[in-house]
Amino acid sequence: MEHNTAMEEQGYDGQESIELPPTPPQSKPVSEKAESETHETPEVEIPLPPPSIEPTEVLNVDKKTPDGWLPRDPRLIRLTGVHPFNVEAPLSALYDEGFLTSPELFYVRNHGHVPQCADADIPDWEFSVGGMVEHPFTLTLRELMTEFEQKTYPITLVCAGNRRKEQNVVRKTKGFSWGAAGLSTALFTGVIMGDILRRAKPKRGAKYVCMEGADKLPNGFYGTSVKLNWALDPNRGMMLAHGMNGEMLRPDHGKPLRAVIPGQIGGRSVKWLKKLIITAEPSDNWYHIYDNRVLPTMVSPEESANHPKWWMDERYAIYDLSPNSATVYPAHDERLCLSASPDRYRVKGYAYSGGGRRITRCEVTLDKGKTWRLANIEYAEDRYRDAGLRQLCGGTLDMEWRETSFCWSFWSIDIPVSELADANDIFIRSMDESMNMQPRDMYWSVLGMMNNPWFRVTIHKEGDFLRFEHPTQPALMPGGWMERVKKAGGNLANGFWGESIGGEEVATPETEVVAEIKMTKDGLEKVFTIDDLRKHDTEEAPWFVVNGEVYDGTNFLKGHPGGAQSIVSAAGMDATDEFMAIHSETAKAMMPDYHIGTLDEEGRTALAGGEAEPDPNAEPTGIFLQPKSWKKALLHAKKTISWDTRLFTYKLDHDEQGLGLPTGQHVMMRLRDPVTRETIIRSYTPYSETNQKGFLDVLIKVYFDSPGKKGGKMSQAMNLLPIGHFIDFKGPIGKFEYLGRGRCTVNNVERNIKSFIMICGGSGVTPIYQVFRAVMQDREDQTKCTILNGNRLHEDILCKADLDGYAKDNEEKCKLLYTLTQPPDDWTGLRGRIAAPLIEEHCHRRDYGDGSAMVLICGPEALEKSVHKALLSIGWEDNDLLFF
Ligand SMILES: Nc1nc2c(c(=O)[nH]1)N[C@H]1C(S)=C(S)[C@@H](COP(=O)(O)O)O[C@H]1N2
Ligand SMILES: [Mo]
Repeated sequence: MEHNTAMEEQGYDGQESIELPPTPPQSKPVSEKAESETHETPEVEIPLPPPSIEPTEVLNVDKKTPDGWLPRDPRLIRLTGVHPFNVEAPLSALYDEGFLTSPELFYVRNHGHVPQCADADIPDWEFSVGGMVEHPFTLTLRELMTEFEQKTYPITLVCAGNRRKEQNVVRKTKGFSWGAAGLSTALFTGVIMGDILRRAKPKRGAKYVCMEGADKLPNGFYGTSVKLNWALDPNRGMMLAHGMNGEMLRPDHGKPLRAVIPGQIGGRSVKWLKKLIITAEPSDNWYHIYDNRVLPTMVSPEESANHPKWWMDERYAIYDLSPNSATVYPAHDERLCLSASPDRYRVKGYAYSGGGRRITRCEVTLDKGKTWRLANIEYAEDRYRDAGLRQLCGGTLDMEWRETSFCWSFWSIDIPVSELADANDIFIRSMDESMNMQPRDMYWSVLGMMNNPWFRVTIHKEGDFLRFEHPTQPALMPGGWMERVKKAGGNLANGFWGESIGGEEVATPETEVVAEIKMTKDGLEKVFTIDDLRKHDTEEAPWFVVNGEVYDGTNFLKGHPGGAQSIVSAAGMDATDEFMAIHSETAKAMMPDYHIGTLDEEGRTALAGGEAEPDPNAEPTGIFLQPKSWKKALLHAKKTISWDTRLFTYKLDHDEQGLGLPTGQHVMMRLRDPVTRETIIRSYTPYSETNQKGFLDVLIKVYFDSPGKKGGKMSQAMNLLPIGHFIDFKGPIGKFEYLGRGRCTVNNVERNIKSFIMICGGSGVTPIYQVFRAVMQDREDQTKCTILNGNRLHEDILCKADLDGYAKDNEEKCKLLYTLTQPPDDWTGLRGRIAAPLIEEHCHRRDYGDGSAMVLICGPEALEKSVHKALLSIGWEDNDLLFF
């Protein structure tokens, strides 16, 4: 059965004379001249938007997400789970709509939630133009629509990740899996960017236009930049658009205002536009630096993570698109009946290039490139050129003078079915007017962007049928020859699409490499609903979910090293991310004991919405930390204390806000690794006093990577975050709390003590320091403190000045011991590592009288282990020890 649904059959080709779709009432052409000339233009038929039905129902999957107010089309394929919304249409559905894509099927790439703009507020939407300009100004959308000439142009947007799934099958990149439908075309209506910039008058030396959207993301607002001289060049067609196919932009596409940067990757077309800033340097926005780049192919994910220089090199930033093409028909898994088909089959698809360069040829081979045949190309965009000057969708269409091509074109070629039956595959490749051609082989790179090797469809003879197979299917959908070849042991990077070349050893099929720790109990069949789970959102019997499985934390409340609070905080929630990030394999192996059943599908979906983002309209509270939800705090200042030590200051919601952290407890901090995008969570004890208002300080030792040794993921990622960016906090956690004057609680059981022995190594001093400071600051507190603090070098000792200061003022209740493994010659303190000999000498049980002493220990795992052993051997009991 042939599956040819050509453009001609869509009714956009000959029948329709130009009838304008409804125009947005706000937009009026301002140029009188354009109006009058319109009447002289000869009638030329141009492709008009396909019928569009704006979705009206919020889909169930979206309801629990921050986009829970936004109706969407259920046909779109979700590429990053439920949220954020990153989607492409099924490839055939996209192509079948014809040259223009309806807004509901137009691909979407959202880094976060969609900012809301009510219809009534559209005219008042403001954006600013500033930076290196003579006349900075802000403009409302109303002014943009009335004071400037409105233009309408057809433009294809393409995400730089289009076709990335193919890269991911070869080797996982740092991006999600786009199929070949990460592109769409629409008539955009708005103002030429150069008209706006000229009003602001860029100053000498200005070279870039930075743009910023209204979507606040984990690393700041989305933003990027383009070259100023390109923005001023009318040939490049850059615009600020409010209309799309004759209607107001829809929320997912930037309502009410976006940049549209033709011929460049979609990432430059900033949506929900709030700012244009003219600068001498490219944007320093996090998303400009860590996104939309093609790093050299030999740069591995690890290398790129270890050396930020790769990301700072502007040569690797992508602007213009490169030539690309894909076959749409035959579709993936399409079958062609040999005995009941016409003699010829029309193979067809799309092609595009960048920078305004026209696709000048599309070639097809049935013999892996030995011989090629030339396909026909249809340039629907040219029909708008031929139409001359006229009004369209509330803007002037004036493309006759412009030679640049900013839209996809459609290629097709009729091939005798008998030849298809004799071939193993069909390849398509395209070339543009600069003779740039798609490469034969894939250029793999860390972000998997700009993937454009020859697009290959394989042909399988199955009885009386031919079955066709595309390279991949989008997202996690199985299917495609790449996955099949790889599973069968083929090496996709062997220069021959993974097929065995004569003499090559037959590879063995890939086996599962990572042995996951099993966290479930066998034979459990119990299925719980979301309501069952929510009933256990309690302190007494907390249930929580990890990887869709339900666990009962009740019996672990007392023994949990993170304190009961951290289990109670997860009650009734999906704790997968934190659990997986924080726990060791040993901890994971304990999980089957607490496993009680599985959460049903509906429950999983309900939880999948993840955490609702904090309500931006919520009244700020007096306390910053929330045990059950992550709170964002802005990195306010960064101070270098030594070569590897930093003091980070984070800004709370407002100046009068307290942190809400009991002395001796910790906060969890969460961020996304800027390079790998992996979520990292660690717990820290702040350095600032627990009662400080408005700000929070964290003292961090950065564990830098060194040759042959990986450093700390979290500390390095924190160090890379620029000022003004966010990091997430949650808490408090910890089983210990110091109430003051010798009173403390361990797992909520109160006890009174007369002395603390505090043993710490490296940055383990921070929780110790919190308690120590509380004791020292209170003149009435009689508790005695002995600190045994181990480090390598003298300069490694954290908080030394603070510790010394308190010790000097409180000689009667405090003893401060430092030991160094690599002391300088004039060192008068202790020498050697913290181990049995030092512990026996300074921390002996007999020197601390009755059962009213406690040992607080914090340091690297190896230190804690050896200290534990040494302490038990000199009479201490586990009950006296507290490991942070
Ligand atoms: N403000 C903002 N603008 C943005 C993005 C975003 O997440 N936020 N994504 C960019 C990327 S990577 C692409 S490919 C295009 C996608 O535009 P669309 O969703 O309208 O198809 O928007 C770009 N503009
Ligand atoms: Mo993109």
